[in-house]
Amino acid sequence: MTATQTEFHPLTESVQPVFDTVLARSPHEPEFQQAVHEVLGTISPMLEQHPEYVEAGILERLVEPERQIMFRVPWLDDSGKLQVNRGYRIQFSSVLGPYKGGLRFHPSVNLSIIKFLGFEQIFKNALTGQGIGGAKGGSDFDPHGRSEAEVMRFCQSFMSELYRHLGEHTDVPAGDIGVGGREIGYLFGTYRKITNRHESGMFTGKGTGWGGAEVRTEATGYGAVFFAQEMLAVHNESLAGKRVGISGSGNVAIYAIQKAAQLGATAVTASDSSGYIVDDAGIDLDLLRQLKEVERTRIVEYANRRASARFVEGGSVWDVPVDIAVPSATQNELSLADAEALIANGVRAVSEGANMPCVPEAVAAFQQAGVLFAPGKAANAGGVATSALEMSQNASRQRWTFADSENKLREIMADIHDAAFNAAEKYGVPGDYVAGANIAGFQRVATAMLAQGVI
Ligand code: NDP
Ligand code: 2IT
Repeated sequence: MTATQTEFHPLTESVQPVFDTVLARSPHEPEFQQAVHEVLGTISPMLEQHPEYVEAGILERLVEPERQIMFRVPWLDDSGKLQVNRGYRIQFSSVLGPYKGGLRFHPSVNLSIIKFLGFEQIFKNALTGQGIGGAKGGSDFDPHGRSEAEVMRFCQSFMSELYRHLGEHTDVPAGDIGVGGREIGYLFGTYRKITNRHESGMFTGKGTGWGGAEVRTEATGYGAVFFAQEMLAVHNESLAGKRVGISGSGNVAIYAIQKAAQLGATAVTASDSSGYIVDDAGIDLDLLRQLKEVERTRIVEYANRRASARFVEGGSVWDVPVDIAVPSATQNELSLADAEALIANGVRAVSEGANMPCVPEAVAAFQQAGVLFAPGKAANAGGVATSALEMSQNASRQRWTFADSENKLREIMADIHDAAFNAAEKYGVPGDYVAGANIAGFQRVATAMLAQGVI
């Protein structure tokens, strides 16, 4: 736990024991502790007015997943050598609907990371208002450098265990880091074969030709930019003419870049784990997509193929002066020093496309400097919200148009913004979207838990 978290979000007497239990039960899970601390530290003004939540042990129950699944994933690589990875699915809460949340394939995946993501997902999904519970899963498998055949065999092995825990009314996964359309195809295909059911609603992010919803691919990045637009609108400002800094070059980053450009801003950066590129002429989205979605190559190639761009190996993408920042790579990627650099360069708003990309000290620095700051569980909720729209379309055998789906996404993001904004106002922390999102999400979950009894 960091000093800054304790300083800015001191835990009250009523929640300290809950956190102590988390520390005792999960001593080696720093990301999970970080996510829990943020929620416990920001909802106190509301808990003071709602002692019934504390008395009913809502917090004690919420920090303990309903079910945790860990499993062996054996597969043969192209040379015939046996590889073993670890698979996870943490089913955190089904009080509002079937478990829902992505699968992450990345070598850094461990229990702490999947639990932090699953915990965040409960409140994020509640904020969407779409009737979905919270879960997360994945594996420490690294798809980078693996052949198509290896990725397919891995996905088949992964799903040959996970399938028994899934279902349209039980648990509905989607993508996350390292899990995109390709992997979802292999995972869905395996589920269909084993269960002998073409159960469209058991996975979201499917191809649009076989049950996938329009706009699901674009939804997270678009939603994060819509959220920035909503925050700016409160102050009669807009995205037009703004420079936007984006980290990552995957699903979220690419469509954040696209939407920023469509709204009259200029996205000037993108990155991957090797470094970042700056393109003052504005990111050429066709080139970036070709490199990342088709060739699956490194970001340096962008600078090699575009005269207006330069590549910086290592270093921090947040050194580049921008008006709006949309961190869209991974957790804890934006440090206090990065926040200070952005603030010194006059950043106006930060909208987290990734989950928990800003360290707590960075969040505190933004808030103290008066920078509009949107936490991931609100700002990136457009992805899972559109997943829920995909589930609705699957259940009713409908297909909505791109325009209708995007309008619905825009409405949902505005509703999430307003829910967070209004909760912050109501509980005496105006403008604090972190507290507002946590309070609004928590209240929806807690109300349902009270109604459904001790279970
Ligand atoms: P992708 O796998 O499509 O892209 C991830 C990008 O982030 C890549 O450019 C990757 O670079 C970079 N990255 C990942 N890990 C690291 C790391 N440890 N250090 C530096 N760069 C890293 O994933 P998504 O775009 O789907 O996800 C990005 C973020 O958004 C994650 O935090 C995810 O949880 C969150 N998110 C995603 C949603 C979705 O719908 N996909 C919904 C809501 C949130 P490299 O290839 O070099 O690893
Ligand atoms: O973090 C997330 O919200 C996601 N990866 C998307 C989850 C989903 O079920 O669409």
